[in-house]
Amino acid sequence: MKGFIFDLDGVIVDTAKYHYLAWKQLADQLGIPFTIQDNEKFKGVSRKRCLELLLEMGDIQVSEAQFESWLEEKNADYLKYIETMDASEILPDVSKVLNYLKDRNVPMALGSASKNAVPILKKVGLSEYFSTVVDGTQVVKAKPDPEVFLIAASRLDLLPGECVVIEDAQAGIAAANTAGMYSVGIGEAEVLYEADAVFMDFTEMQPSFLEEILRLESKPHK
Ligand code: B16
Ligand code: MG
Repeated sequence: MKGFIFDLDGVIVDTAKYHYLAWKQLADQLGIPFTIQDNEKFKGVSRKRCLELLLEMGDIQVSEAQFESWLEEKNADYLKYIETMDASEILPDVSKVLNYLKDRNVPMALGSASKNAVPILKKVGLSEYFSTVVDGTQVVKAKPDPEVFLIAASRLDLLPGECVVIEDAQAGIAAANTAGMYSVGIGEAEVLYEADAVFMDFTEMQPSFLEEILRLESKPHK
């Protein structure tokens, strides 16, 4: 393994809670029950697809114009939450892992479905770690399609099989696996059971794991 591709929301920063609050606000307005469990399916999924899922849950059909206006409304609420973000929102031990890889000159990319990824990275001061950022403004097919990670690998000048993906979403783990990349889940093992390795958070990821993974010739067969 030669390069790392990090997801953003739920891996580097806990913006999943802000996405949840913004979707919940819209769901309440539309009279659609929406729980934290429902939000799991929205993780790693594009904004547009999330709204389609929400409207399916409420069995609501809308015009294109109304759809666009709800998308904008949700994003405006979300932007209010992320406006005040700073380095204090970086999840525990993320910086430790990023520095470990940077010190060893391991190339790193960001692979996020979010169209807000670049400003968020800037706000928390982590932009310099990533040699390339592939975000929701640059991909056509949303996770679980592997497009975002395949673009990231090619920009790192690596083969998919040489890349490790770190993800918190089922859709993201599926995307990494389809791409033939080594998938590392951050979160509950029961949710991310398709990942090659799972950690509750980065505090559980020891340097020995990173050393081992960097020595791997290829993704092990399960
Ligand atoms: P935006 P990731 C994803 O980011 C989030 O997990 C997902 O919940 C969100 O809907 C998606 O970004 C789009 O975000 O509305 O900011 O464009 O996890 O792929 O970094
Ligand atoms: Mg995520």
